[in-house]
Amino acid sequence: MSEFSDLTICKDAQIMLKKAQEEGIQTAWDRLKKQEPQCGYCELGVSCRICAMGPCRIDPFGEGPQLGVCGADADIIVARNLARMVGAGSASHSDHGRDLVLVLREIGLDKTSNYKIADAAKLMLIAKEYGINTDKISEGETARQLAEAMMEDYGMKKGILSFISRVPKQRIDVWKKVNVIPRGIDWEISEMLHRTHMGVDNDYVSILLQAVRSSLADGYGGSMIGTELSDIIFGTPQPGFSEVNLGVLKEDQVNILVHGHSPIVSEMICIAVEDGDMLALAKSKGATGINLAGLCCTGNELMMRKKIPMAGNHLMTELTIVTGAVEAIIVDYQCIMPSLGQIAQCYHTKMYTTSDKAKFKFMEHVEFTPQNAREQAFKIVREAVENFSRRDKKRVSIPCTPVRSMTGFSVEAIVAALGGTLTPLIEAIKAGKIKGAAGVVGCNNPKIKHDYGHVELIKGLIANDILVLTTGCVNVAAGKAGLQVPEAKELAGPGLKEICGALGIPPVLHVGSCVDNSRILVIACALANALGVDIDKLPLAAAAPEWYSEKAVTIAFYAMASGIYTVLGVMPPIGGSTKVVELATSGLNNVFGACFAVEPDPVAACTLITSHIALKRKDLGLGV
Ligand code: SF4
Ligand code: MSK
Repeated sequence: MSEFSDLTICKDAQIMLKKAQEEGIQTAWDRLKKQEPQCGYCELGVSCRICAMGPCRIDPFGEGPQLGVCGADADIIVARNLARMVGAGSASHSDHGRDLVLVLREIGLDKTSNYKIADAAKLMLIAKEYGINTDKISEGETARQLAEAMMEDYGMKKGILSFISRVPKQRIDVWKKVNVIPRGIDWEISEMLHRTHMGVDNDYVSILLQAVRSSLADGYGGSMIGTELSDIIFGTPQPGFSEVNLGVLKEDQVNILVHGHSPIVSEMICIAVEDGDMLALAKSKGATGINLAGLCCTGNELMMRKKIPMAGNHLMTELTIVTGAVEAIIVDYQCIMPSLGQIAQCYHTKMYTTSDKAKFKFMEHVEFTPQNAREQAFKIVREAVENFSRRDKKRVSIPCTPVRSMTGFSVEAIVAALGGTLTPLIEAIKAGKIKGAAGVVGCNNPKIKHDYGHVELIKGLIANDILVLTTGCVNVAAGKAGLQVPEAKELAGPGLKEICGALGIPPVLHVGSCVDNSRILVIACALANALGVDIDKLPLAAAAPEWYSEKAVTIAFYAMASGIYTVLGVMPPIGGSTKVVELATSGLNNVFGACFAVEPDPVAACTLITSHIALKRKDLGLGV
């Protein structure tokens, strides 16, 4: 047993944590310890610093103040704080989507030669979905018109998001009743901030309904646009194999990592590392080649489309630098710990920021635009290659060999694997070979043993014949545990094992990055439409066992509002309001046909999900 086995189940992480300790490097786990005990008021969500009459806090024991200076009680304060988290999460994903809309428009206007349309057929399909008559217009004009139609989804002009047309009618009726159909992406996020200003919305239910509307603006808006446009511009993912864990770093090569969420920068880096001149330069520096690998969701984007290997997930990002083998890390935005620049100072690793929106101390800023992206990518890769000579070989430690992992399960790829329609999946569910499906998504959080929550839950689900779809950092956990290869069918129940064997797929499908949770929504909507029922009637569930990010709260909200029961492994900051807790864990059922549960123990979380799926099967008249 390693001395770090209580922090992480991953061998590569345990070895690197030891090295970090020996080299005096602080990680997120060390910093968490220094923060403890964390503020109890904030953990319960009853502190407020929205205005300058505060900060205020409500005494959860009922002895101290029960109202903020303005008169807000615990219910209002908890709801406002939670709603602002949802708004921030929606803003993050949706702003990522917006960047792709802007690139698509530049392509359409022929203002960039760096980016092109990779999937013209999908461009045409989505353009038609947006009501664009593509018959007599060029591909470029179609791209321009689609980008501009999507810009209207961000604003106020349409009054309803275009992709709501994908949602079953019954679900739209549910949303109509409580007035949560998203009208515009920026509209809902902006209104969320307005309503939670002092003295605006002071009804906790009304505040949380706007949080739902803001989350739906992300799920069926910003995130869905982000996914569809990434496919159009960079290619719709197809199944294939790659590798995962710190062993994907190569001792004899220049190692370059990309980190963040958007594929816009990393796809260009991908081109630069394959360039002959760059390879020759690497050889002249004594390296045998240039090795590109991914971190977090930028890594997922490249893995899905290009089968670029994944070095790690959220809690592995600091540890990649500790290997001493990384020449450069190029970041875009989201989930990039500010500590990375600091840690890189202790090694030879060069850090680059690429977006005006996300600048960091100890990182060099190289702004990427659609016009200069190629040039900037070559500049960074050249500098990374030159940095190889600064590597201190005595400090290099690559702790393991990589694990093979299957990726690339876009909706299109899943449908193709099923023979062109979802019917075989529906038949397998009806026959009870597959009992249901669960999306296991989200981050790492040092409050939960790293990757333990993900891996144990997934193992339990597949053993119970529940097909698992993974996004975000869960992919790395599942991949490292050997759950994302067809051979993992041996860990599945008999029915799921049979189906996976027949189709040659793993029981745990890598469907992409965090914005690609929209792919799960598309499948859920398509299944419900095919069966003629609402989504909440389906044997589906979602889980975020190790979430940390505001984006994960948003995802949880749109999953729940879509009718999908959602289990969280980390308690959100709502414990200070019994009314909000009651609403979240049961009351929402009466409105959306789904609610949340909080369960840090993955074995117990698995029981919650299997029982829920059994109940849904029974209600549908299917065998349990
Ligand atoms: Fe205090 Fe009210 Fe201001 Fe919040 S909004 S800080 S509760 S006065
Ligand atoms: S990267 S949001 S830590 S999944 Fe999408 Fe991972 Fe969570 Fe970031």
